[in-house]
Amino acid sequence: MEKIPASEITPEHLYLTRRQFMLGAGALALGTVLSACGVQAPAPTATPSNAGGVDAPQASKSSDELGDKLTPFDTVTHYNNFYEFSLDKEDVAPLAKDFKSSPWTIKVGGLVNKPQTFGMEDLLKFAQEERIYRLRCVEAWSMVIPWLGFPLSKLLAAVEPTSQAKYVRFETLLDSKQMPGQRDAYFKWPYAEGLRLDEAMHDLTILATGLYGKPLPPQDGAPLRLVVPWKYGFKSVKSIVKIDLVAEMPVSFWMTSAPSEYGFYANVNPEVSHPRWSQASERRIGELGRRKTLVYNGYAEQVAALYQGMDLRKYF
Ligand SMILES: Nc1nc2c(c(=O)[nH]1)N[C@H]1C(S)=C(S)[C@@H](COP(=O)(O)O)O[C@H]1N2
Ligand SMILES: [Mo]
Repeated sequence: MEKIPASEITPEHLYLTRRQFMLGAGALALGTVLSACGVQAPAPTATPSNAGGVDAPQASKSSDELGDKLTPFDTVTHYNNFYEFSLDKEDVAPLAKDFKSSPWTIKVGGLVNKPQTFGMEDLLKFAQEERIYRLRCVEAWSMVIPWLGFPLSKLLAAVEPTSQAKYVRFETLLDSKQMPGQRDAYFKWPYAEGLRLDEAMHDLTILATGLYGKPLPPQDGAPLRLVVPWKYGFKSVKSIVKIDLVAEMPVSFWMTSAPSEYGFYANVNPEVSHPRWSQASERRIGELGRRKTLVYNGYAEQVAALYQGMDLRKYF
């Protein structure tokens, strides 16, 4: 079985000193770091015909607009970043198995004329579309995923942002009973993320309710998560309960955890390295070798205009 080199599975969390281990993250994180070196890759599927295995639901297409093959369902649902459950990508699915994502409400407010609390059934009334997007993790691995969802702009239009609203802030559920990772006081919970309002209104930005034609499994952010395909995966906040329109740039979970490593914009950029590793290439999970990372994850034509005139080394 193929192994992912340790360099590609560097934990996304900040590099912890021994002292910090003792103080905060504790034995859990230590175990994760050690085991990361010997961790097995998710089983790569040998041929496209058995992609995803017998039980995997079928998406309508087998590749994205660049001809890149879909990542098998089994991989998308068993190799996850979701720190609320575990820092180990292969432990997330089993730990999230019984997560209760129904009933669920999403409170949308802040600088809006019509604050509202939506049930999932309300959000499923927005026409659900399938979109095949590449997901590029800051750890330099990537997948191609057929998402089901709707443009975030539709939800924002429904609440009518006021002219003072400049950013959108998203928050994940806070429930340490269900999410054991939240008992780790090293991180500042709940997980939060943000977008500039024009990024949030962009047609490529979606709220995903499913993948491979099925509702989102818990490990992928049930029942509702953000997907912003030209940004590093950590922007795509999972299991959202709160969305606020705000005037000031929100501070994200990763900006709080390691400000010198993770910025607000987080646009995929092969030319701006993470302080601890290059972002010039990536490994598509399930493939041998590496591929060059594309600026804005290959979506430059659609989104580059949003950042015209900005110094992307400064606004990383
Ligand atoms: N609430 C929450 N959302 C999160 C994360 C997390 O730890 N907690 N991890 C992020 C990171 S780093 C990535 S790469 C993607 C991974 O999504 P996936 O597991 O569905 O592939 O989710 C993002 N959303
Ligand atoms: Mo990530």
